Amino acid sequence: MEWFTRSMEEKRPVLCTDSLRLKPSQASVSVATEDIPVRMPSYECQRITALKHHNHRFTTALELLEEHAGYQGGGQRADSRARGFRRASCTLKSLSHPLTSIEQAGKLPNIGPHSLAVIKDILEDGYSQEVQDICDGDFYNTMQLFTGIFGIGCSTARKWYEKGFRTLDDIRNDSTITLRKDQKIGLELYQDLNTPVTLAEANIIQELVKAEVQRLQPGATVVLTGGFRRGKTEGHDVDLLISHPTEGKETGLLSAVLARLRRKNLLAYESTTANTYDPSTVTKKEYTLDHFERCFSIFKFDKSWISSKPTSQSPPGVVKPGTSNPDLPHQGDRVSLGTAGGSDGESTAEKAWVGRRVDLIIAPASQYAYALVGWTGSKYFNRSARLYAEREMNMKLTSHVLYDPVKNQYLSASSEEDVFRHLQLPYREPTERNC
Ligand code: DCT
Ligand code: MG
Repeated sequence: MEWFTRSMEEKRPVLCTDSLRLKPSQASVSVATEDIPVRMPSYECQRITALKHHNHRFTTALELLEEHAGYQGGGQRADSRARGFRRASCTLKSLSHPLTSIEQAGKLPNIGPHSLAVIKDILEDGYSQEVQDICDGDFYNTMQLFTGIFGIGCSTARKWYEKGFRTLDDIRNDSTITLRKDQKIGLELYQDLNTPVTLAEANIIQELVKAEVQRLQPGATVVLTGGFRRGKTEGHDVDLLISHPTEGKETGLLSAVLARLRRKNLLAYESTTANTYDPSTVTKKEYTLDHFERCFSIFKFDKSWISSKPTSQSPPGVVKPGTSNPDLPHQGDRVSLGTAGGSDGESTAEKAWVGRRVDLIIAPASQYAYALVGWTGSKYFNRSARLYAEREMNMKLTSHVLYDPVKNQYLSASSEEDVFRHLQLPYREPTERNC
Protein backbone atom coordinates (compact mmCIF):
# COMPACT_ATOMS: atom_id res chain seq x y z
CA MET A 1 0.00 0.00 0.00
CA GLU A 2 2.23 2.66 -1.38
CA TRP A 3 0.14 5.65 -0.34
CA PHE A 4 0.71 5.49 3.37
CA THR A 5 4.18 4.06 3.45
CA ARG A 6 5.43 6.88 1.26
CA SER A 7 8.13 9.06 2.77
CA MET A 8 7.19 12.42 4.19
CA GLU A 9 6.14 14.98 1.65
CA GLU A 10 7.92 18.26 1.27
CA LYS A 11 7.77 20.07 4.60
CA ARG A 12 7.94 23.68 3.40
CA PRO A 13 4.92 25.35 4.98
CA VAL A 14 2.46 26.90 2.54
CA LEU A 15 0.50 29.47 4.42
CA CYS A 16 -3.26 29.60 4.37
CA THR A 17 -4.14 32.62 2.35
CA ASP A 18 -7.27 33.60 0.53
CA SER A 19 -7.69 30.18 -1.05
CA LEU A 20 -10.16 29.35 1.70
CA ARG A 21 -12.08 32.49 0.74
CA LEU A 22 -13.85 32.53 4.03
CA LYS A 23 -16.39 34.78 5.53
CA PRO A 24 -16.11 34.86 9.29
CA SER A 25 -18.89 32.64 10.56
CA GLN A 26 -20.56 31.78 13.82
CA ALA A 27 -18.98 28.37 13.54
CA SER A 28 -15.33 28.74 12.79
CA VAL A 29 -12.08 27.86 14.45
CA SER A 30 -8.91 29.89 14.44
CA VAL A 31 -6.07 27.94 12.84
CA ALA A 32 -2.53 29.16 13.31
CA THR A 33 -0.15 28.07 10.59
CA GLU A 34 3.47 29.14 10.81
CA ASP A 35 2.62 32.77 11.31
CA ILE A 36 -0.68 33.74 9.71
CA PRO A 37 -3.79 32.83 11.62
CA VAL A 38 -6.75 31.91 9.45
CA ARG A 39 -10.25 30.92 10.31
CA MET A 40 -11.50 27.58 9.16
CA PRO A 41 -15.26 27.23 9.38
CA SER A 42 -16.47 23.95 10.80
CA TYR A 43 -19.14 23.26 8.16
CA GLU A 44 -17.68 21.69 5.04
CA CYS A 45 -20.17 23.59 2.86
CA GLN A 46 -18.59 26.86 4.00
CA ARG A 47 -15.16 25.89 2.73
CA ILE A 48 -13.49 25.17 -0.56
CA THR A 49 -12.72 21.49 -0.98
CA ALA A 50 -10.98 20.65 -4.23
CA LEU A 51 -10.18 17.23 -5.64
CA LYS A 52 -6.48 17.96 -5.57
CA HIS A 53 -5.17 19.05 -2.21
CA HIS A 54 -2.06 18.85 -0.04
CA ASN A 55 -2.89 16.09 2.38
CA HIS A 56 -3.70 12.93 0.43
CA ARG A 57 -1.51 10.72 2.60
CA PHE A 58 -3.67 11.52 5.62
CA THR A 59 -7.05 11.67 3.89
CA THR A 60 -6.62 8.31 2.12
CA ALA A 61 -5.91 6.66 5.47
CA LEU A 62 -8.81 8.44 7.21
CA GLU A 63 -11.26 7.53 4.44
CA LEU A 64 -10.18 3.92 4.60
CA LEU A 65 -10.98 3.98 8.33
CA GLU A 66 -14.34 5.55 7.48
CA GLU A 67 -15.08 2.79 5.01
CA HIS A 68 -13.98 0.13 7.50
CA ALA A 69 -16.14 1.62 10.26
CA GLY A 70 -19.11 1.64 7.86
CA TYR A 71 -18.55 -2.06 7.12
CA GLN A 72 -18.72 -3.00 10.79
CA GLY A 73 -22.38 -2.27 11.40
CA GLY A 74 -23.72 -1.30 14.78
CA GLY A 75 -26.24 1.33 13.74
CA GLN A 76 -25.92 4.99 14.56
CA ARG A 77 -22.80 4.60 16.70
CA ALA A 78 -20.88 3.02 13.83
CA ASP A 79 -22.24 5.63 11.43
CA SER A 80 -21.05 8.42 13.65
CA ARG A 81 -17.60 6.79 14.02
CA ALA A 82 -17.40 6.57 10.23
CA ARG A 83 -18.50 10.19 9.88
CA GLY A 84 -15.85 11.28 12.38
CA PHE A 85 -13.09 9.99 10.09
CA ARG A 86 -14.72 11.60 7.05
CA ARG A 87 -15.05 14.96 8.79
CA ALA A 88 -11.37 14.89 9.77
CA SER A 89 -10.49 14.01 6.19
CA CYS A 90 -12.63 16.85 4.83
CA THR A 91 -10.87 19.32 7.12
CA LEU A 92 -7.47 18.26 5.82
CA LYS A 93 -8.67 18.39 2.21
CA SER A 94 -9.58 22.04 2.58
CA LEU A 95 -6.29 22.99 4.22
CA SER A 96 -4.28 25.04 1.77
CA HIS A 97 -0.94 23.60 2.81
CA PRO A 98 0.49 20.22 3.78
CA LEU A 99 -0.02 19.42 7.43
CA THR A 100 3.34 19.23 9.11
CA SER A 101 2.71 19.00 12.83
CA ILE A 102 0.31 17.39 15.23
CA GLU A 103 -0.07 20.75 17.03
CA GLN A 104 -1.45 22.22 13.81
CA ALA A 105 -3.84 19.28 13.41
CA GLY A 106 -5.06 19.70 16.98
CA LYS A 107 -6.18 23.25 16.23
CA LEU A 108 -8.25 22.29 13.20
CA PRO A 109 -12.00 21.72 13.46
CA ASN A 110 -13.63 18.27 13.38
CA ILE A 111 -10.52 16.22 14.04
CA GLY A 112 -11.34 13.82 16.87
CA PRO A 113 -8.87 11.92 19.09
CA HIS A 114 -8.83 8.76 16.95
CA SER A 115 -8.18 10.68 13.73
CA LEU A 116 -5.55 12.72 15.52
CA ALA A 117 -3.76 9.55 16.62
CA VAL A 118 -3.71 8.25 13.04
CA ILE A 119 -2.40 11.58 11.76
CA LYS A 120 0.30 11.51 14.44
CA ASP A 121 1.41 8.02 13.35
CA ILE A 122 1.64 9.10 9.73
CA LEU A 123 3.55 12.25 10.66
CA GLU A 124 6.00 10.30 12.83
CA ASP A 125 6.37 6.99 11.00
CA GLY A 126 5.14 7.75 7.50
CA TYR A 127 2.29 5.24 7.88
CA SER A 128 -0.41 4.02 10.25
CA GLN A 129 -0.13 0.49 11.57
CA GLU A 130 -3.86 0.43 12.27
CA VAL A 131 -4.66 1.22 8.64
CA GLN A 132 -2.05 -1.25 7.45
CA ASP A 133 -3.61 -4.02 9.57
CA ILE A 134 -7.08 -3.28 8.21
CA CYS A 135 -5.81 -3.36 4.63
CA ASP A 136 -4.09 -6.67 5.23
CA GLY A 137 -7.14 -8.17 6.93
CA ASP A 138 -9.67 -10.62 5.60
CA PHE A 139 -12.68 -8.64 6.78
CA TYR A 140 -11.95 -5.40 4.93
CA ASN A 141 -10.99 -7.11 1.70
CA THR A 142 -13.99 -9.44 1.72
CA MET A 143 -16.37 -6.58 2.49
CA GLN A 144 -14.89 -4.58 -0.38
CA LEU A 145 -15.39 -7.53 -2.70
CA PHE A 146 -19.00 -8.21 -1.67
CA THR A 147 -20.18 -4.60 -1.45
CA GLY A 148 -18.79 -4.21 -4.97
CA ILE A 149 -21.74 -6.32 -6.15
CA PHE A 150 -24.44 -3.98 -7.42
CA GLY A 151 -27.42 -4.30 -5.05
CA ILE A 152 -25.43 -5.65 -2.08
CA GLY A 153 -25.20 -3.44 0.98
CA CYS A 154 -23.03 -3.73 4.07
CA SER A 155 -25.41 -5.89 6.10
CA THR A 156 -25.74 -8.63 3.46
CA ALA A 157 -22.00 -8.52 2.79
CA ARG A 158 -21.30 -8.85 6.51
CA LYS A 159 -23.74 -11.74 6.85
CA TRP A 160 -21.92 -13.56 4.05
CA TYR A 161 -18.56 -12.81 5.62
CA GLU A 162 -19.77 -14.19 8.96
CA LYS A 163 -20.97 -17.35 7.20
CA GLY A 164 -17.43 -17.86 5.97
CA PHE A 165 -17.83 -16.79 2.34
CA ARG A 166 -14.73 -15.15 0.94
CA THR A 167 -15.00 -15.18 -2.86
CA LEU A 168 -17.61 -14.39 -5.50
CA ASP A 169 -17.63 -18.06 -6.43
CA ASP A 170 -18.60 -18.87 -2.83
CA ILE A 171 -21.71 -16.75 -3.44
CA ARG A 172 -22.36 -18.11 -6.93
CA ASN A 173 -22.10 -21.71 -5.78
CA ASP A 174 -24.13 -21.54 -2.58
CA SER A 175 -27.60 -22.97 -3.14
CA THR A 176 -29.03 -21.33 0.00
CA ILE A 177 -28.48 -17.81 -1.36
CA THR A 178 -31.35 -16.29 -3.32
CA LEU A 179 -30.36 -13.16 -5.16
CA ARG A 180 -32.66 -10.39 -6.41
CA LYS A 181 -32.61 -9.45 -10.09
CA ASP A 182 -30.28 -6.48 -9.49
CA GLN A 183 -27.90 -8.59 -7.39
CA LYS A 184 -27.82 -11.34 -10.01
CA ILE A 185 -26.80 -8.92 -12.70
CA GLY A 186 -24.41 -7.26 -10.25
CA LEU A 187 -22.65 -10.58 -9.88
CA GLU A 188 -22.73 -11.32 -13.62
CA LEU A 189 -21.32 -7.93 -14.53
CA TYR A 190 -19.01 -7.68 -11.53
CA GLN A 191 -15.91 -6.82 -13.48
CA ASP A 192 -17.65 -4.24 -15.68
CA LEU A 193 -19.31 -2.48 -12.78
CA ASN A 194 -16.10 -2.41 -10.77
CA THR A 195 -14.12 -0.85 -13.57
CA PRO A 196 -14.41 2.93 -13.17
CA VAL A 197 -16.56 4.79 -15.69
CA THR A 198 -14.38 7.30 -17.53
CA LEU A 199 -15.37 10.88 -18.29
CA ALA A 200 -15.28 10.08 -22.02
CA GLU A 201 -17.77 7.25 -21.48
CA ALA A 202 -19.96 9.47 -19.29
CA ASN A 203 -20.02 12.17 -21.98
CA ILE A 204 -21.05 9.66 -24.63
CA ILE A 205 -23.86 8.31 -22.47
CA GLN A 206 -25.01 11.85 -21.70
CA GLU A 207 -25.09 12.73 -25.42
CA LEU A 208 -26.90 9.54 -26.22
CA VAL A 209 -29.59 10.16 -23.59
CA LYS A 210 -29.83 13.83 -24.56
CA ALA A 211 -30.49 12.94 -28.18
CA GLU A 212 -33.35 10.64 -27.16
CA VAL A 213 -34.78 13.09 -24.62
CA GLN A 214 -34.69 16.03 -27.01
CA ARG A 215 -36.25 14.02 -29.81
CA LEU A 216 -39.16 13.31 -27.49
CA GLN A 217 -39.34 16.73 -25.87
CA PRO A 218 -37.47 19.59 -27.61
CA GLY A 219 -35.94 22.02 -25.13
CA ALA A 220 -35.46 19.37 -22.44
CA THR A 221 -32.09 19.36 -20.68
CA VAL A 222 -29.80 16.51 -19.66
CA VAL A 223 -26.97 17.45 -17.31
CA LEU A 224 -24.11 15.24 -16.18
CA THR A 225 -24.03 15.63 -12.38
CA GLY A 226 -22.40 13.66 -9.52
CA GLY A 227 -18.64 13.35 -9.33
CA PHE A 228 -18.07 14.20 -13.01
CA ARG A 229 -19.63 17.63 -12.53
CA ARG A 230 -17.26 18.14 -9.59
CA GLY A 231 -14.32 17.56 -11.92
CA LYS A 232 -13.67 13.87 -11.41
CA THR A 233 -12.39 12.02 -14.45
CA GLU A 234 -13.65 8.64 -13.22
CA GLY A 235 -16.65 7.52 -11.24
CA HIS A 236 -18.68 4.49 -10.28
CA ASP A 237 -21.71 5.63 -12.30
CA VAL A 238 -23.18 8.29 -14.56
CA ASP A 239 -25.74 10.59 -12.89
CA LEU A 240 -27.96 12.38 -15.40
CA LEU A 241 -30.40 15.05 -14.30
CA ILE A 242 -33.22 15.53 -16.79
CA SER A 243 -35.53 18.53 -16.80
CA HIS A 244 -37.44 20.97 -18.98
CA PRO A 245 -37.66 24.76 -18.49
CA THR A 246 -41.46 24.52 -18.70
CA GLU A 247 -42.86 22.83 -15.61
CA GLY A 248 -44.91 19.79 -16.55
CA LYS A 249 -43.15 19.07 -19.83
CA GLU A 250 -40.92 16.58 -18.02
CA THR A 251 -43.97 14.43 -17.24
CA GLY A 252 -43.91 11.07 -19.01
CA LEU A 253 -40.42 11.70 -20.35
CA LEU A 254 -38.64 8.98 -18.38
CA SER A 255 -40.84 6.10 -19.49
CA ALA A 256 -40.73 7.30 -23.11
CA VAL A 257 -36.93 7.59 -23.07
CA LEU A 258 -36.58 4.16 -21.47
CA ALA A 259 -38.85 2.66 -24.14
CA ARG A 260 -36.58 4.07 -26.85
CA LEU A 261 -33.41 2.86 -25.12
CA ARG A 262 -34.99 -0.56 -24.63
CA ARG A 263 -35.92 -0.78 -28.32
CA LYS A 264 -32.30 -0.08 -29.20
CA ASN A 265 -31.23 -2.85 -26.82
CA LEU A 266 -29.16 -0.39 -24.79
CA LEU A 267 -30.33 -1.47 -21.35
CA ALA A 268 -29.06 -4.49 -19.44
CA TYR A 269 -31.05 -3.57 -16.33
CA GLU A 270 -33.52 -0.90 -15.26
CA SER A 271 -35.45 -0.16 -12.11
CA THR A 272 -37.78 2.82 -12.06
CA THR A 273 -39.23 4.64 -9.06
CA ALA A 274 -42.14 7.03 -9.34
CA ASN A 275 -42.07 10.59 -8.03
CA THR A 276 -43.22 10.56 -4.39
CA TYR A 277 -42.45 14.15 -3.48
CA ASP A 278 -44.92 15.68 -1.06
CA PRO A 279 -44.00 19.26 -0.01
CA SER A 280 -46.05 18.98 3.17
CA THR A 281 -43.63 16.38 4.57
CA VAL A 282 -40.57 18.62 4.16
CA THR A 283 -40.00 19.03 7.91
CA LYS A 284 -39.91 15.27 8.57
CA LYS A 285 -36.59 13.58 9.23
CA GLU A 286 -35.58 11.98 5.94
CA TYR A 287 -33.54 8.88 5.30
CA THR A 288 -34.03 8.79 1.54
CA LEU A 289 -31.91 10.80 -0.86
CA ASP A 290 -34.94 12.42 -2.50
CA HIS A 291 -38.32 11.66 -4.05
CA PHE A 292 -37.75 12.35 -7.73
CA GLU A 293 -38.90 10.01 -10.47
CA ARG A 294 -35.79 8.08 -11.38
CA CYS A 295 -34.34 5.04 -13.03
CA PHE A 296 -31.32 3.11 -11.77
CA SER A 297 -30.04 1.34 -14.84
CA ILE A 298 -27.16 -0.51 -16.41
CA PHE A 299 -26.36 0.57 -19.94
CA LYS A 300 -24.79 -1.67 -22.53
CA PHE A 301 -21.91 0.54 -23.55
CA ASP A 302 -20.58 -0.70 -26.89
CA LYS A 303 -16.81 -1.03 -26.70
CA SER A 304 -16.47 0.41 -30.20
CA TRP A 305 -17.94 3.77 -29.07
CA ILE A 306 -14.63 4.65 -27.53
CA SER A 307 -12.37 5.04 -30.50
CA SER A 308 -8.94 6.55 -30.66
CA LYS A 309 -9.37 7.31 -34.37
CA PRO A 310 -10.99 10.70 -34.92
CA THR A 311 -13.33 11.06 -37.91
CA SER A 312 -15.12 14.08 -39.33
CA GLN A 313 -18.40 12.52 -38.10
CA SER A 314 -17.37 11.94 -34.51
CA PRO A 315 -14.75 13.59 -32.33
CA PRO A 316 -12.17 11.31 -30.69
CA GLY A 317 -13.91 8.99 -28.30
CA VAL A 318 -17.33 10.50 -28.97
CA VAL A 319 -19.96 9.26 -31.37
CA LYS A 320 -23.06 11.14 -32.38
CA PRO A 321 -25.64 8.97 -30.70
CA GLY A 322 -29.09 8.44 -32.09
CA THR A 323 -27.93 9.00 -35.65
CA SER A 324 -27.25 6.32 -38.22
CA ASN A 325 -24.06 5.33 -36.48
CA PRO A 326 -23.46 1.71 -37.43
CA ASP A 327 -21.65 1.11 -34.14
CA LEU A 328 -24.77 1.54 -31.99
CA PRO A 329 -26.06 -1.76 -30.73
CA HIS A 330 -29.42 -2.95 -31.99
CA GLN A 331 -31.92 -5.72 -31.38
CA GLY A 332 -30.34 -9.10 -31.82
CA ASP A 333 -26.93 -7.81 -30.80
CA ARG A 334 -24.13 -10.38 -30.55
CA VAL A 335 -24.36 -10.77 -26.80
CA SER A 336 -26.96 -12.00 -24.42
CA LEU A 337 -26.45 -11.40 -20.73
CA GLY A 338 -26.64 -15.07 -19.93
CA THR A 339 -23.25 -15.58 -21.49
CA ALA A 340 -21.45 -13.33 -19.03
CA GLY A 341 -19.96 -14.92 -15.95
CA GLY A 342 -16.80 -16.51 -14.69
CA SER A 343 -14.72 -16.49 -11.56
CA ASP A 344 -14.04 -13.56 -9.23
CA GLY A 345 -14.03 -10.37 -11.17
CA GLU A 346 -13.52 -12.25 -14.44
CA SER A 347 -15.92 -12.44 -17.36
CA THR A 348 -15.06 -15.42 -19.51
CA ALA A 349 -17.40 -14.65 -22.40
CA GLU A 350 -16.33 -12.02 -24.88
CA LYS A 351 -19.06 -9.46 -25.26
CA ALA A 352 -19.25 -6.39 -27.43
CA TRP A 353 -20.30 -4.07 -24.64
CA VAL A 354 -19.38 -3.13 -21.13
CA GLY A 355 -22.01 -2.60 -18.42
CA ARG A 356 -22.18 0.98 -17.12
CA ARG A 357 -24.31 2.13 -14.20
CA VAL A 358 -26.48 5.09 -15.17
CA ASP A 359 -28.96 6.97 -12.96
CA LEU A 360 -31.62 9.01 -14.74
CA ILE A 361 -33.37 11.54 -12.51
CA ILE A 362 -36.33 13.69 -13.53
CA ALA A 363 -36.58 17.12 -11.87
CA PRO A 364 -39.47 19.52 -12.48
CA ALA A 365 -38.32 23.08 -13.36
CA SER A 366 -39.36 24.59 -9.99
CA GLN A 367 -37.14 22.11 -8.08
CA TYR A 368 -34.32 21.96 -10.61
CA ALA A 369 -31.79 24.24 -8.84
CA TYR A 370 -32.10 22.27 -5.59
CA ALA A 371 -31.91 18.99 -7.50
CA LEU A 372 -28.77 20.18 -9.26
CA VAL A 373 -27.07 21.05 -5.96
CA GLY A 374 -28.19 17.73 -4.43
CA TRP A 375 -27.17 15.52 -7.35
CA THR A 376 -23.87 17.34 -7.81
CA GLY A 377 -22.92 16.50 -4.23
CA SER A 378 -20.68 15.47 -2.84
CA LYS A 379 -22.70 13.41 -0.41
CA TYR A 380 -20.78 15.06 2.47
CA PHE A 381 -21.19 18.50 1.01
CA ASN A 382 -24.96 17.85 1.00
CA ARG A 383 -24.93 16.52 4.51
CA SER A 384 -23.04 19.53 5.74
CA ALA A 385 -25.25 22.01 3.82
CA ARG A 386 -28.37 20.39 5.29
CA LEU A 387 -26.98 20.49 8.82
CA TYR A 388 -25.87 24.08 8.33
CA ALA A 389 -29.33 25.04 7.02
CA GLU A 390 -30.99 23.42 10.02
CA ARG A 391 -28.65 24.58 12.78
CA GLU A 392 -27.48 27.96 11.57
CA MET A 393 -30.43 29.14 9.45
CA ASN A 394 -33.30 27.25 11.07
CA MET A 395 -34.34 26.05 7.61
CA LYS A 396 -34.85 22.71 5.95
CA LEU A 397 -32.82 21.98 2.82
CA THR A 398 -33.58 19.02 0.54
CA SER A 399 -32.93 18.21 -3.11
CA HIS A 400 -36.43 19.55 -3.80
CA VAL A 401 -36.66 22.79 -1.87
CA LEU A 402 -35.48 25.10 0.90
CA TYR A 403 -38.18 25.64 3.50
CA ASP A 404 -38.34 28.36 6.12
CA PRO A 405 -40.63 27.08 8.90
CA VAL A 406 -40.72 30.43 10.71
CA LYS A 407 -42.15 32.20 7.67
CA ASN A 408 -43.80 28.98 6.44
CA GLN A 409 -42.23 29.77 3.10
CA TYR A 410 -40.76 27.62 0.32
CA LEU A 411 -37.87 29.62 -1.11
CA SER A 412 -37.77 29.46 -4.87
CA ALA A 413 -34.42 29.23 -6.65
CA SER A 414 -33.69 29.41 -10.35
CA SER A 415 -29.97 28.70 -10.09
CA GLU A 416 -27.44 27.09 -7.76
CA GLU A 417 -26.28 30.61 -6.87
CA ASP A 418 -29.80 31.33 -5.58
CA VAL A 419 -29.62 28.30 -3.30
CA PHE A 420 -26.31 29.46 -1.79
CA ARG A 421 -27.65 33.02 -1.49
CA HIS A 422 -30.74 31.89 0.41
CA LEU A 423 -28.45 30.04 2.81
CA GLN A 424 -26.12 33.05 3.12
CA LEU A 425 -23.25 30.84 2.03
CA PRO A 426 -20.49 32.00 -0.29
CA TYR A 427 -21.05 30.37 -3.69
CA ARG A 428 -18.91 27.31 -4.29
CA GLU A 429 -18.29 25.97 -7.77
CA PRO A 430 -19.03 22.25 -8.18
CA THR A 431 -15.27 21.57 -8.25
CA GLU A 432 -15.02 23.18 -4.81
CA ARG A 433 -17.59 20.81 -3.27
CA ASN A 434 -15.41 17.70 -3.11
CA CYS A 435 -15.69 16.95 0.60
N1 DCT B 1 -25.86 11.69 -2.91
C1 DCT B 1 -26.22 12.09 -1.61
N2 DCT B 1 -26.37 11.16 -0.63
C2 DCT B 1 -26.17 9.86 -0.90
C3 DCT B 1 -25.79 9.44 -2.19
C4 DCT B 1 -25.64 10.38 -3.18
O1 DCT B 1 -26.42 13.27 -1.38
N3 DCT B 1 -26.32 8.97 0.09
C5 DCT B 1 -25.72 12.71 -3.96
C6 DCT B 1 -24.36 13.29 -3.98
C7 DCT B 1 -23.74 12.82 -5.24
C8 DCT B 1 -24.89 12.36 -6.10
O2 DCT B 1 -25.96 12.12 -5.23
C9 DCT B 1 -24.56 11.15 -6.92
O3 DCT B 1 -24.26 10.06 -6.06
P1 DCT B 1 -23.08 9.05 -6.35
O4 DCT B 1 -23.07 8.69 -7.77
O5 DCT B 1 -23.18 7.97 -5.34
O6 DCT B 1 -21.83 9.92 -5.96
P2 DCT B 1 -20.68 10.54 -6.85
O7 DCT B 1 -20.14 11.67 -6.08
O8 DCT B 1 -21.18 10.80 -8.22
O9 DCT B 1 -19.61 9.39 -6.84
P3 DCT B 1 -19.03 8.54 -8.08
O10 DCT B 1 -18.10 9.45 -8.77
O11 DCT B 1 -18.36 7.36 -7.49
O12 DCT B 1 -20.22 8.14 -8.92
MG1 MG C 1 -21.95 9.24 -9.46
